[in-house]
Formats: sequence, C-alpha cells, structure tokens
Amino acid sequence: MNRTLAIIKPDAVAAGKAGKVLAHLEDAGFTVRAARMTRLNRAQAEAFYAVHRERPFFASLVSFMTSGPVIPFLLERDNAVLQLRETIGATDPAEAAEGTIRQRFAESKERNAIHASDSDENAAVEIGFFFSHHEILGL
Ligand code: FUP
Repeated sequence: MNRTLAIIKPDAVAAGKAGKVLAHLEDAGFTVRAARMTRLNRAQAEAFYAVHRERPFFASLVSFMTSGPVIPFLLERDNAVLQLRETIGATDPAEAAEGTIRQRFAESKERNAIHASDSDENAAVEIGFFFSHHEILGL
C-alpha cells in the first residue's frame, strides 16, 4: 500500500460533482485516509503549482484554483500514484480515456475536475501541503 494526493477542483465542487468523483475513486479501489474542504488563497495556489510558474497558463490556473472550495484527499491503495493517474485520465478531457474521471466530469484542460500527484516524491510533498500528521487516519 502507498499514498497519493487527489484534489477535487473548484469546477467539480461548484457543479455538485464531488460526491460522484469520490464514489469513482472508492469504486477504483482507493481508501480515503484524510479529507478536508478548503479554499486556497493566491499564495497557496502559486506555491502548489510553483513548478508551472513560467508557463503561459499559470496566472489563469491560479485564478481558477482560488475561485472556490477544493477538496483534497489523501488516498491509499497499491501502486497509488500510477493507479490514480490512470483513474483520472489525461490533463485535457478531450484526450482522456473513456470512463476516466476527467472524461466524465472535466470541462476543459484548465477546469479539469481533479488533481493527482505525478510521483511518489511529489505525493509526499503535496500530502504535507494539506494534511498534518494527526489528520491522517490509520483506520
Ligand atoms: P496534470 O498533472 O494532468 O494535472 O497536468 P499538468 O501538471 O501538466 O498541469 C497542471 C494543471 O495545469 C492542469 F491540471 C491544468 C493546468 N493546465 C492548463 O490550464 N493548461 C495547459 O496547457 C496545461 C495545464
């Protein structure tokens, strides 16, 4: 078993799809070890996406990610990072495989419903961004 971070993004929360996205994750075999609803401020969103700071879409991405509440989840299963990337699908929903979360729920490449960590190293950093040790449940 290992861990990864998912974030239900503001588009999916605002559209009332958060429950369906979580059900999709649970049906795909992930166990929730921590969850919260929060709203990122500008500094937090810029820090979270710092790797994209020089990209042309950065300002728009930060504006979108601060536009409403998000729901981060710490998820656990075998091969969690890779399995979650497969479960969410490609960044652009037009390219996301049938039955993936982004194919089902995303509106566009920017408003794409869900974030997932892309490596074990980034998962550890991103989990620490949203959750402190005492919020992570052993169950
Ligand atoms: P992903 O790992 O699939 O979330 O995609 P990236 O790390 O490449 O991009 C991070 C976020 O930037 C995406 F979720 C959406 C946004 N993005 C855009 O808005 N436009 C782009 O051309 C690429 C990414």
